[in-house]
Amino acid sequence: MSDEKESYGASSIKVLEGLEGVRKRPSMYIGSTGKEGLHHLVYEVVDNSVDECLAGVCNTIRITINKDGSVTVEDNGRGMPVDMHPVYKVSAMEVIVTKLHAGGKFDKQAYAVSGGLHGVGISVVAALSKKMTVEVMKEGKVYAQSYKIGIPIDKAKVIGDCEKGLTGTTVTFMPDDTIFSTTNFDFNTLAMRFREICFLNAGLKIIFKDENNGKKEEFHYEGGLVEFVKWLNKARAVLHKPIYFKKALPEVTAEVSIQYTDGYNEVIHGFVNTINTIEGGTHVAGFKTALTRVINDYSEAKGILKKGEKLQGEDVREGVTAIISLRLREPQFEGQTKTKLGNSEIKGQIDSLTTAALAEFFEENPSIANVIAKKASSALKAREAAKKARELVRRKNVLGGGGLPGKLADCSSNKKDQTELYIVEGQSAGGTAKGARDKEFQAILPLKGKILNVEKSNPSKALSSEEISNLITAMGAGVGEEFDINKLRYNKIIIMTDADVDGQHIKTLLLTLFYRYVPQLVEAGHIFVAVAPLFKIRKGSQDHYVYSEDELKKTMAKLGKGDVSRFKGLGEMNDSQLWDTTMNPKTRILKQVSIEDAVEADETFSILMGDAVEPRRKFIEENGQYAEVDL
Ligand code: 1YM
Repeated sequence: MSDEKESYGASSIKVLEGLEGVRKRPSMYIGSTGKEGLHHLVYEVVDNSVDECLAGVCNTIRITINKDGSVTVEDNGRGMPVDMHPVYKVSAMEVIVTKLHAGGKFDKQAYAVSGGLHGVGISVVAALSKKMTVEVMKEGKVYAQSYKIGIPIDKAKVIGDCEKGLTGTTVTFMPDDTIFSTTNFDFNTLAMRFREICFLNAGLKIIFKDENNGKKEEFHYEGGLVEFVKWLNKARAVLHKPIYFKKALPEVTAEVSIQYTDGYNEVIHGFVNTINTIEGGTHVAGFKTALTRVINDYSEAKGILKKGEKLQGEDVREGVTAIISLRLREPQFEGQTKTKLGNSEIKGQIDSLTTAALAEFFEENPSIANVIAKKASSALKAREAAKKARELVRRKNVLGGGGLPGKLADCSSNKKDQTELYIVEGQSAGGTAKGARDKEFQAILPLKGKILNVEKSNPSKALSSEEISNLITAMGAGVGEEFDINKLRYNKIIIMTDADVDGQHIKTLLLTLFYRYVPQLVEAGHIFVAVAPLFKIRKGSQDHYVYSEDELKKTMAKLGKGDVSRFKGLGEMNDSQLWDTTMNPKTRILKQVSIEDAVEADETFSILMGDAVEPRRKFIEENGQYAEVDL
């Protein structure tokens, strides 16, 4: 590392572009000017510190949300360079912060970087901040400089002394509220990301505080990916200790951890330079190919498969939890959200290194290899049974005529971009909804009651259950290999349940089904939850509907006293009440369901719907909005 230190000089900094463009088109640099873009600012600064950690010269990062709304990030790395820049004749610090693409990092061979902006992030953050201050400790001195929207307020100068051996960088920034639609940082969103960073960088410690409410979290995992996989599986019954390997090729370093559970879900998360590649890509594809090959070869060699039997990808991935983390010099990100790795050479490289490492592990750990091979071969049998069950469902539908479930009250329009399917809890509410709806574009599917918990049942059982098979048939797009989004019969799939404990539970069961079986519908934004009113206030001959206790207080204060009645369920409303409050596109409240963070969604569903009681109790205790869910 001392090499790096010597070779760095202010002269190696290249200057490519000014900062004006960043304020003109912030979304080009940070994705959006909403909540996500705001949080991105923090990640950009933290990425600089993580890069120091990757260089092996930093082990602790402190992040604080301050009382005034600013954020401070502090690391114990080498400290940003402060020597005089030979061309600009100002401190290197000023060049790094005020010039886009200023970074010695571009010259370095095999430079490991975190994040996506190659260390230009700090100047983007400066440009989008009302104020930013950088402090550097080096050689017994503290240097500092402040900026307003990326423009220096003063010269970089020594502001004091520090202990000789102490080094590090501290950045404090106040986001510009004329750029961002919100400037409130969310503790949990940031904490989730910091936890992920620490899992992906074994040994790194992040201490995170919010001065506004005293919240504090500390992340530090000596076991890295192995602990990541254990953490993801904490509410699942695992079949063996995690498998782990790390291999360095000239162009890429890959780290993998794998652990099977007794469940049915596939949880595979890929990361490239600590970016979560939600859309997958060549690294995940290479990994999957290798997994299928190695388990097939092993099962065949040990006689676990019958002659002629072959495991498919889905068989070997049943119940798997895996993390694939890559360090790659020139990642190409593709896809709708730029979270799909595109580098084509990576697929083969990851395939062969995984094949070699996993085959070796299987040879050395036959008891684990046997457990995995047997799990995959029983998945093969279940898949064949499920296929029969699906065929049965299809035949039944064909015989039943039309192919649609009898309980479905379909709409008449076939303009697929305008139609809606309401999934309604209970026969009586279903009846009311049928009366209330606009037949032209709204279809109703009543559910008998609670659907099967798919987190706890195998696909064959889940898909042959009447309620689930009705729902899948009504939606029209199929599941698994047969899924085809073009066959989706409705633009919006709307869950409409009572605003009580049972309703919450049914909603969670349905969301689990969608997330596990048709995640494509969630990703494409087709799934919605209708918000049902809690109270009706009658004032004179006028009815007012309110959706929360809070809103009730406010409305009562505005209207004066009325005779308030609490809705026990949707079924209690008459047709026109249900239309006004929950179904009329002009007045209803719909919440679109999205997967912001796939790791978090996996965790939530496994905890809420899985077997382990303790993590669920803890989760419900810590998450107010689920406190009412009776599981
Ligand atoms: C809280 C934010 O920016 N830390 C930080 C940044 C740099 C260095 C150390 C650093 C890097 C190198 C050499 C190198 C940066 N350096 C550059 C540039 N924390 C934070 N800590 N010496 C120090 O990469 O060779 C940009 S950022 F341009 F010098 F490379």
